Amino acid sequence: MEPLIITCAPVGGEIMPDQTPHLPVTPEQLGQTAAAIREAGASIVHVHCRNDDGTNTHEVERFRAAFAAIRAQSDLVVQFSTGGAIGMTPEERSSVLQLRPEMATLTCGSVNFGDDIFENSFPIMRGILARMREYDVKPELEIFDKGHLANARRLASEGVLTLPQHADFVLGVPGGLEATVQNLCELVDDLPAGCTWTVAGIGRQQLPLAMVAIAMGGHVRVGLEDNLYYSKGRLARNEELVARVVRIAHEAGRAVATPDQAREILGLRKLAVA
Ligand code: KMH
Ligand code: ZN
Repeated sequence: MEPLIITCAPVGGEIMPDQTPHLPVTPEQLGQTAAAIREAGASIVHVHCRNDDGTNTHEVERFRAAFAAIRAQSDLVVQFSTGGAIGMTPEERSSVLQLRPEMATLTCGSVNFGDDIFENSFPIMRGILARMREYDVKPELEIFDKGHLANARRLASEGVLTLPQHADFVLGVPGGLEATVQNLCELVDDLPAGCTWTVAGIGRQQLPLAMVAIAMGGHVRVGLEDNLYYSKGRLARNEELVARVVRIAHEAGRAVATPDQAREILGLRKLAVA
C-alpha cells in the first residue's frame, strides 16, 4: 500500500473559540499548529481563516498571512478551503485561489448542513474550477453525499474538471451521507478510475473511519474542523489527533507519508527550496 497521507483540518468554519481553547485563530497560531501537526505526522493542512475575534473570514490578506506563517514553519502541502463558511459568497470563497495554494477543495454539490444549506450549484462549481485552472491549483473533490461523485463525472464530461483527482469523503455532516463503513465502501466502489481518496469522519466517527481507511489503503483526515474531542468529554488538540492516527498506522504496518511523498502520490510539484 502507498504511504498514508494524513490531512489535518485544524480550524474549519463552524467551531468557535468558546468551544475549545485549542482552535488556531490567528495566522501566527496557524503557523504554530502547522509545525506541531507536521511534527506529529501530518502531510497536508486544510486551511480556513478566522478574524482575531474568531469569526470566519475568507479575506485574501488574512489567507496570505496564514499561508506565509504555515510556510515559514513547515513544508506541509497547503490546501485552502473554497467551502468557507455558510453565508459566504462564491466570489469570496474562490478569491483566495489567487494566492496559488498547492491544492484547494471543491465541494461537488449542494448539501443540507445542519439547519442550513451549503450551496454548490453547477454554476458555483464551474466558477471555482475556472479559477483553479487560472491559478493552477489542484482540486480535492469534497464528497458529502452519494450524488456528488456523479456531479464530478458530469463536470468532467463538460471538460471543466479533469479526472482522476483526489477525493475527500466527508461523512457524518447532519444532512449529508452518514458516517458508516458501508457508505464509505460504496463511495470507494463508485470512484472514477485512478482517483485516490481520504475519509473525514465527523465527530466520534472520525477514529473508526480512519482505522478503516488505513486498512483499505485510503488516506485520512483528522482535526478540530471535524471533531472537537479526543475521547468522550476530553477536548482534542490537533496534533494529538494526528499522532493517534500515526500510531495506529504503525501498528497496522502502514507507513506514513511525508509531505513530499504526499506530493508525489497526488501528482503535485515538489516544494521549491528557497
Ligand atoms: N465549512 C463548510 C460550510 C471546505 O472546506 O471545502 C464547508 C467546508 C468545506 O468546510
Ligand atoms: Zn473545510
